[in-house]
Amino acid sequence: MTETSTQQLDALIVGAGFAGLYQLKTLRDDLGLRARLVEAGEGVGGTWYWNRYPGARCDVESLSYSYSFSPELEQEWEWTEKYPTQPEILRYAEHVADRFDLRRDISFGVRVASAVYDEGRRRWTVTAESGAVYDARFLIMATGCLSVSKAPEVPGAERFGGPIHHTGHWPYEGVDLTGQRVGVIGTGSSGIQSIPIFAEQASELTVFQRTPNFSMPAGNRPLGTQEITDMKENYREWRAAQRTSGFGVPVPAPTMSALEDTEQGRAARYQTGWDQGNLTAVLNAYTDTLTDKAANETAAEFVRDKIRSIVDDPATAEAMCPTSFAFGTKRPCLDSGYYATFNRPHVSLVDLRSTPLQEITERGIRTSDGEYEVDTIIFATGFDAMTGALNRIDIRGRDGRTLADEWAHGPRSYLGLAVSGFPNLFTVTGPSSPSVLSNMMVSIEQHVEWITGCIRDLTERGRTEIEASDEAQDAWAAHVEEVGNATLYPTADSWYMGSNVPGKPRVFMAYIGGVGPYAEKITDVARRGYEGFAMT
Ligand code: NA7
Repeated sequence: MTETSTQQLDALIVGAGFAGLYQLKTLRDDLGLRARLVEAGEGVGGTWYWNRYPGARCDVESLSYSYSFSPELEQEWEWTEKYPTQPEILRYAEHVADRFDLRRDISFGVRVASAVYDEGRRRWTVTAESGAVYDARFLIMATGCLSVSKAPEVPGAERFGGPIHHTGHWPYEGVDLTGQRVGVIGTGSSGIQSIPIFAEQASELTVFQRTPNFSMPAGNRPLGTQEITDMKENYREWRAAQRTSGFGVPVPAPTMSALEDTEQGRAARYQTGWDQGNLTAVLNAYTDTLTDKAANETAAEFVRDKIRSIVDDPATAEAMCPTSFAFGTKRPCLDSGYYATFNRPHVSLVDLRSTPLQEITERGIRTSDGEYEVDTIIFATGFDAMTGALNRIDIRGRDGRTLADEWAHGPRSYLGLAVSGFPNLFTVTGPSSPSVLSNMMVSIEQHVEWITGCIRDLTERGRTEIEASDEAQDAWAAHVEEVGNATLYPTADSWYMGSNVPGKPRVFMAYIGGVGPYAEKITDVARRGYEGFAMT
């Protein structure tokens, strides 16, 4: 294809992560559509393609963090560890791409610049930065929730004499930090997973922490043959349970308030979750952990006590105890030796709350307390989450309205699947769906299957256009907000709220009604003839 030729398609999918791969498979193989998948990277895997930092690992167990759509795939693939590493997940994504012969319909190295809806022809014209043009009836954005990384808002990065790496786009060839003085900014999941490994290599490691996070030991270990066999024998029941659960990970439903339990009862329950390395078990231990401040505080204090017992230096331990937000309202982490790393003599913590970050200098990082000289700087400073990847494409719907303008005060979407004013555009795990508050694999499959069913139904009815109505979208937004406001999530400055990006509107961007109830809702919408949508 030349740069100026236009490819005629039924569907264009953007993003070759787990969402895009499965979406390509269903549209091409199940519906027989002319579908193409475009991807900015040079390989499949999405977030697992870019986040190659040492220690990167999923904190949903591997036997659950995998596709359910193919029993054969389920049976033939062998996960090796309880929590899968980034290289293993990437191998899995590559295996899926090969096994289902997906690569022949994927274009790598294609970054989409704009997507414009032609109302007369009812088709999307999508243009890549390279100039390649795609003309498609349906446009499916599988661009991921955490795919646009952000640097810290601090001047001077350009004058630093050494390398600066971001965990979210880690060099393909890896980075050797042996014998170096390393400064890490950021203590979210990426920092917490990588810092223990940086500490093994660096001669001096300085961690610049703005907000301490809650983390629990992952308790990672090789998977036993028996547990793999057991899961493989019972996969169908397990998958069904995943789809009706709250977070996409089956755990027993809580029956009691944390405040009704005894102190010993709570300690025992939290200890079980801690020992299992199971975040969901702690988040879901009681009915009110995520809704009542006092109940939540019991879990928060349990983790703080653990931090105090692990970190030797009392001042460092106290600085690492989160107090400014409720447990779970910023994404809690699973780690492998994170807190104990701060007992190593060459590792130190700089508390940016008491000594704020000022600038990056030629030789290192300056806070209000002075300059820290380092050889390499690592930004583990997160992402413009949920909306970043969509807003940076110039998406124009009806009357030339841009998605970025429509979302200037926060994303509004019908079910996290479609946006009023943008016909035939679908978002996989878009804002206002469970997405990042769930096992992404479960939510991805749920959305891909819904979108595929919707396109099939539309086509069977001889229609060419589907669009969410304003009213349905407003009603869904009100529901998402109401459910969110019944929890503690909106009380935190988190990336769920957009508060990690200066100027971003403060809106709770995920749906916390639960994966199971949400699935019922979208299935019901389809069953009622796509209630809330107009089909033309
Ligand atoms: P996160 O969780 O957004 O963490 C980013 C960290 O970087 C966090 O500690 C931030 O502190 C810190 N940060 C961001 N900007 C700055 C500036 N300007 N100065 C100092 N510190 C800063 O991103 P991750 O990549 O770790 O994890 C993302 C998700 O991936 C994770 O939640 C899992 O779902 C998987 P802050 O808390 O904003 O004060």
